[in-house]
Amino acid sequence: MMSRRGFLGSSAILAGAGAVSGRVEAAAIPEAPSMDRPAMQPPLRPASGPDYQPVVTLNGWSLPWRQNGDWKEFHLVAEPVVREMAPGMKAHLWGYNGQSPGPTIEAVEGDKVRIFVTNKLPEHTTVHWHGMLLPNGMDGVGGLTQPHIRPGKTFVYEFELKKSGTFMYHPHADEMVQMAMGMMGFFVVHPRDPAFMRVDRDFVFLIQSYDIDPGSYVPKVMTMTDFNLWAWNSRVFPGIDPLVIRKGDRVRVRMGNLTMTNHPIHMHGYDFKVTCTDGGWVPESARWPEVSVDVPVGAMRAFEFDAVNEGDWAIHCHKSHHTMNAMGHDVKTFIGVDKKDLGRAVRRLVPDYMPMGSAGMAEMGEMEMPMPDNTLPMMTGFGQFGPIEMGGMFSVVKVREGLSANDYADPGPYKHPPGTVAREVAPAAAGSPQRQVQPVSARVPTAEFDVVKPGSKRPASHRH
Ligand SMILES: [Cu+2]
Repeated sequence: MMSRRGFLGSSAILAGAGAVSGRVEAAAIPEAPSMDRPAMQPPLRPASGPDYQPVVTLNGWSLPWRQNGDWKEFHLVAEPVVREMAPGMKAHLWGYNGQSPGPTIEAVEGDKVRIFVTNKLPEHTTVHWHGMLLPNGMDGVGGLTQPHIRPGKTFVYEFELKKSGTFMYHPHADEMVQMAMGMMGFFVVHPRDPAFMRVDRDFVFLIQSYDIDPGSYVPKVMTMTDFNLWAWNSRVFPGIDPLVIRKGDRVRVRMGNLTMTNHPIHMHGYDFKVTCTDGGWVPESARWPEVSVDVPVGAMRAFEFDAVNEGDWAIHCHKSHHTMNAMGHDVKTFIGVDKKDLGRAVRRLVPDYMPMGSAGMAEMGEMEMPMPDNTLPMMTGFGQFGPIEMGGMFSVVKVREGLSANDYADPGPYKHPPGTVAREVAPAAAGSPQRQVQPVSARVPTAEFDVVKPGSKRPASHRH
């Protein structure tokens, strides 16, 4: 599960970490746990201190800490990582403690946190704590509030968690490159009162975009708009964990957007209310029902609902290009075009050539076409009724009766009660629609208007 590669070892090595000094003794740097695979880890229950309902990071994990006197101590290691984005495709990213995104940091309102950051990247970095209220010098803006953390160095951040809520961390140094490479993580501050805003399941993910050419491994960091992999926690469908929920649970889903466009996240089967942003909890009087929540750039949203409706409910970004995997955006639209002659002509040169798209692109969801190595199909995934034809930012909310409280294992496809699935009917059974509409003249009374001359008084009567 968790490899213990990070222990900084002997005090001789630690003495070399020059940036850590003064009131923090070098020998006191906690080990840095590391994760080597993208499997969802069970929620990390607090072993001491105030109780809380820990979050579940889709395809991720929470960072263990150590209590040292008044301080909760964490250790992040910024480093190159290999992230499987979905089975069959790995990306060479930068992240923290073995993965991109980095581990979720969880603590409690009022905690004092001491976060060590070791830089194992080839260039300098910093960490900014997005949304936190903290001393200016802990804000992590390289050059502005602190010197950069040079490669090989360890810095320490210390601050008190002034309020509970939904936050994230990311570099504020060569930011365009480092965020395009996957450097970011979630930071959840639980309320000190365990009863406040209590939920039974609390899921978190970060929204990312990557531009990785088919057959290659490293994101193109200069891309501004035309990304080809739209990810949650550096995973794309069908690689994104389902959100497994016990029927009757109170559920929260929190997300943060570190891409360069907005993402309207849409969930089927429910309405819900946004209860938290990166600015804090939303007062009850200011919440309204939604079925999609638009997550602006550089913002976070959390919504809540009671999981009363069983089923396999889709959850996805509503921008349809964001539920596709790598595709050429210069492909022409061929809907309605007969490509038979074209196909014959091209096959003389390219025997495998298959003209596509004349009747839409659904056929691509069904067929396994030859592709370059390390490339995901544009639309893929199979459900119990056939191809799902999705990619990118798509997953499934699986609500089931009778799961145990801490069970997040995929329960498999939903077993629909008999007679509750849309079905084919014979043409005759459908019948022809009954026309009971009256002619227009019979049902719309003619409106009558009096014309008023400019300057004159209103007419005594007017009819509509
Ligand atoms: Cu989107």
